[in-house]
Amino acid sequence: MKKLTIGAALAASVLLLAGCGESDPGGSSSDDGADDVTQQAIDLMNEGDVVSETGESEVTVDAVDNNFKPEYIEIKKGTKVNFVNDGRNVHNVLPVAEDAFTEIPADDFDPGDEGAVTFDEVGDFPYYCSLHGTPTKGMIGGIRVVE
Ligand SMILES: [Cu+2]
Repeated sequence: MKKLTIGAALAASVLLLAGCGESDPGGSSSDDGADDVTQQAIDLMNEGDVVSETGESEVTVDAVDNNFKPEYIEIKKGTKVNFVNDGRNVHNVLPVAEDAFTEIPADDFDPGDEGAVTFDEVGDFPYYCSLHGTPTKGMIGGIRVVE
């Protein structure tokens, strides 16, 4: 009897948690970890200098050795961002939240190479170069997409 009661209570709490839509009750802890890292990266963007480029339909972010310039930009939905490797090193562009946008792998991003990503959804899209940084340190950047 007691076990049944506990089971029912657990089920009820899971339902409650599911109802709030944010967390992932009973889900894998790695998912929660990834969300935390994404939030940390977005916090860094909020504290940083976000350059407004909302007047442009196409903008450029330079990857130099070893950071992104400008580090943080704000663009309008539908804007094409050209990532240009303007350095002497190989870099890459990886979204912090997996599959948030199409990554630019190191193989396609030698010095002089260019990779374009069009951002069609509103939101904050932090990214980093895994060769010279982590999601929250070193060679990092972010795209804020607004309506
Ligand atoms: Cu790099």
